[in-house]
Amino acid sequence: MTDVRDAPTTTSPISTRKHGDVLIVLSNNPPVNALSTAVRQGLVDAIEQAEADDSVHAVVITCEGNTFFAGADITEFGKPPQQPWLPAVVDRIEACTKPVVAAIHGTALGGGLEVALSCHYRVAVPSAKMGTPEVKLGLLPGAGGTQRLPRVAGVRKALEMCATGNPIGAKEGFACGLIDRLIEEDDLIPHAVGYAEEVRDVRPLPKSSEREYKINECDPSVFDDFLKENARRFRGFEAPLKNVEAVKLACSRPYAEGAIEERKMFMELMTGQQSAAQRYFFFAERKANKIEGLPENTEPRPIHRVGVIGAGTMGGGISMNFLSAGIPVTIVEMGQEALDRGTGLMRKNYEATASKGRMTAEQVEKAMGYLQPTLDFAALADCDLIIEAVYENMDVKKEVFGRLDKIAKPGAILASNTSYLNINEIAASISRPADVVGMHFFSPANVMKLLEVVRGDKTAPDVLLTAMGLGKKIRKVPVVAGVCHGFIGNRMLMPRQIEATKLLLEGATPEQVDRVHVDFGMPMGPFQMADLAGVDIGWHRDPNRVENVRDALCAIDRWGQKKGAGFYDYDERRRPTPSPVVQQIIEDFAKKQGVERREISDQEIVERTLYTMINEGAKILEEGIAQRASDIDVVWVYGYGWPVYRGGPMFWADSEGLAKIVDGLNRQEARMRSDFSFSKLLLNKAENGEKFTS
Ligand code: T1G
Repeated sequence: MTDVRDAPTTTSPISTRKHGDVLIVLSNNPPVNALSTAVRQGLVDAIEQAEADDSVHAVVITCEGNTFFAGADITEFGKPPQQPWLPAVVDRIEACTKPVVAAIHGTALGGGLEVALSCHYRVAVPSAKMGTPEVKLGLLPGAGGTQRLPRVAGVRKALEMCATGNPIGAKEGFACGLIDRLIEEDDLIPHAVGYAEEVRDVRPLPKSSEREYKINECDPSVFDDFLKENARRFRGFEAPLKNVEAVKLACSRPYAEGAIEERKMFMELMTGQQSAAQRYFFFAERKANKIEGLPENTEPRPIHRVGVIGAGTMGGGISMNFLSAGIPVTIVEMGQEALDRGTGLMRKNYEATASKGRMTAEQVEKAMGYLQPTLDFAALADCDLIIEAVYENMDVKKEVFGRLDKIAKPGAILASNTSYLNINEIAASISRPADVVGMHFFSPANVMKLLEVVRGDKTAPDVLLTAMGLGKKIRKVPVVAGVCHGFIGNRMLMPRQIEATKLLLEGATPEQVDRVHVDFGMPMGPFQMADLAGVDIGWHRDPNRVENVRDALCAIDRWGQKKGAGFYDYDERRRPTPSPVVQQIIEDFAKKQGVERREISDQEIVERTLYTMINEGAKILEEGIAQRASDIDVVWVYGYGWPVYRGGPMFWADSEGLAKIVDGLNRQEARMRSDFSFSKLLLNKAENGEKFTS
C-alpha cells in the first residue's frame, strides 16, 4: 500500500485522497486538529464529495500530526458561532450512505470523539485516548456526545466519561465497544483503509444514534448511585450534574429529542459564569508555562540525575515525582534511621497507589529502582540538579548551600524548596548565584500539581527555563514567581489567615469562618487548614509565651489533627467538631486584649479574608512577583484548592467587580490589621473600570 499523504490539494485544513475505492479524509490543523470552522466545512465537503463519487465505496477520516481532533476550537467560544455547526457536521457524517471509518491516534476529545461517534466504525492505535473533557470547561458534549456515547459504550461508561471528563485508553475503548478494532501503532492509515474495504458492503450501516440495546438494558438506579459516589467531587460544579442529566435523557428519549435537549443544556452552560471561568482557566494554565523576557536562544540544561537533600515528607514526595518520570534520584539524609524511614514511606506511597490500580507492581519496582539512598553528601557531585528540602531556617539553608557549593559539579542547578525564605539571600551566600533557583513544591509533593519556580535576581535564564521544563516533565504545573516573603501563594495566604484570626477575637467562630470559605467552594476553611497542616508550624515552641490564640492552643498541645485537637476537636475518623475549650480560649484572649466582641456577618468575613487576598494579589502583580494575573489564579487553583469554577482569585475579583472590592475594603479598613494598605494597581483599575484578567 503506497503512502497516501504526499502532495496537498487545497488550503483547507481538510484534504482528501483516494486509495482504491476508499476516500481518505485528512485533517491538518496544528497543533491539535481543533474543529475550527474551516475544519468543519472541510469535513462536510469531503462527505459530499464521497457521496457524489460513484468510484468511492467507503471513507476514512483521520488526522495529521500528534492527534485526532482534540475537540471544538475553544478559541472560537464566546464569538459569534460560524456555520456549519458541529451538530450538523456530525449528523451529516452519520447520514453518509457509504461506511465512514474514524482512524484514531493521539487524543479523540470532546467534539473530536463526537465526530468519531458519528462515523459508522472506529479504529484506533493502542496508545490512543478518547474522552469528553467538556465538563472541565464547565460544559457538556454539545454535538450528540451525551446521546451517542451511552448507546455505543454503555450508560455507566458514558456517565463516567462525561461527568468526570477523564479520558479512557483505546484498549478500554475496545472493551466497551467504543472502538471496533485496535490497529498496530505507526500503521494507522493503511490498516484503516483495509478495515474500510472489509466493511464497504455491510448494510445497514451501524449508526450510533440508532443503537438501543445498551440504553434499554440500563438500570435506572445507576444515575443516583453515580451522583452519590461523586457528591464530594462534584460539589459546587454545575456541569457534572448537567452531564448526568443529559446521559439520563438518552435512556428515555429518542436520539433526535435527546440531542435537542442536550444542545439547550450546552448553550445554558456556555453562557454561564462557571464555564466562562473554566475556559479562562484552560488558557491560564497553558500561559503559565511561558516565561516572559527570556532571551530567544536560551537552551535548557540537560538533567540526567537529580539530588534531593532531606528524606522527610517533602524530600520523599519531591523525589517520587522524578522517579515516576524515570529520572534517577540520589537522596541524602544525615542518619540511617531517617533515611530508611523516608525511603520506606516512598515505597509505601507507591504501593498505596498500586493498590488502587493506578500503578502496576512492576512500575513500583521500576520507580524505586531509580532511587539511590545515601548518607554521603558527596554523592551529590554527579547530579545535574540538586533540591534541598531541609528544615525551614535560613542558617540551615545557607549551611547546606555552602556545602553544595564545594561539591556540586559546574553547571549543576542548585534549588531550594523553601516556602517563604529569600532566595536572593541564599544565592548570595555562595559563589554561583546564577545557578540558584527556588523550586517550591506543595505538600504532599508527589500529589499536588503546583510548583512555584522562584526566579532570583541572579538566576540565569537557562536555569529558569530548565526548572520550568522539568516541572512540566514531572507532570506539575510550574509557575514563575519572584522573590518576596511567601512568593505568590503563601504571601496571599498570610493576610487571609491574619484577618481570620482577628475575626475570631471580634466574635466569629472557627466554624463560621470555615463555613463561609467552604460555601464559597474552598475544600476547607482557614482553621480546618491550620489543623491539617499543623497549628504548631512556625510556633516558637515556648508554652509560657502566649501572644495569640495559636500560641495558646499550642501551649496546651492542641497542634491540630495530628494531636486530635486544634481549633476543632477530632474523633478517631478525624471528623471535626467545634470545641468549647477553644471558644473559651478565644473569649478569654479577646477580654485580655480588650477586644469588644460583636455579631460578625458572613459578608464581613468575605470582605476581610477574600478581598484582602485580592489586594495582596494586586500588589504581587504591581511588584512583578507574578508575570501575569492568570498565574496567580493557577497558583491558587492548583496549590490551595480555589474552586476552578470561579477561575481563581483574580478572575473572581473581576467578576465580583474591582470597585465593589475596593468599597468592601474601605468599609472594613478600620477593623483590619493596622499595617493594611491598598494596592495602587487595584485602586487604579477599580477607578478606571478595568480588570486584572482581560
Ligand atoms: N481549541 C483550541 N486550542 C486548543 C485546543 C482546543 N480544543 N486544545 C489545545 N489547544 C491549544 C492550547 O491552547 C495550546 O496552545 C496548544 O493547543 C497545545 O495544547 C461541541 C464544545 C489535546 C490533550 O477540552 O486537553 O469539543 O499554548 O499545551 O499538553 O462537544 O490540549 O501552544 O498557544 O495543552 O500536548 C473539548 C483540550 C473542547 C481538549 C494536548 N476538548 N485540549 O495537550 O498540549 S469542547 C478539550 C487538551 C468541545 C463539543 C465541545 C490538550 C491536549 P498554545 P497543550 P498538550
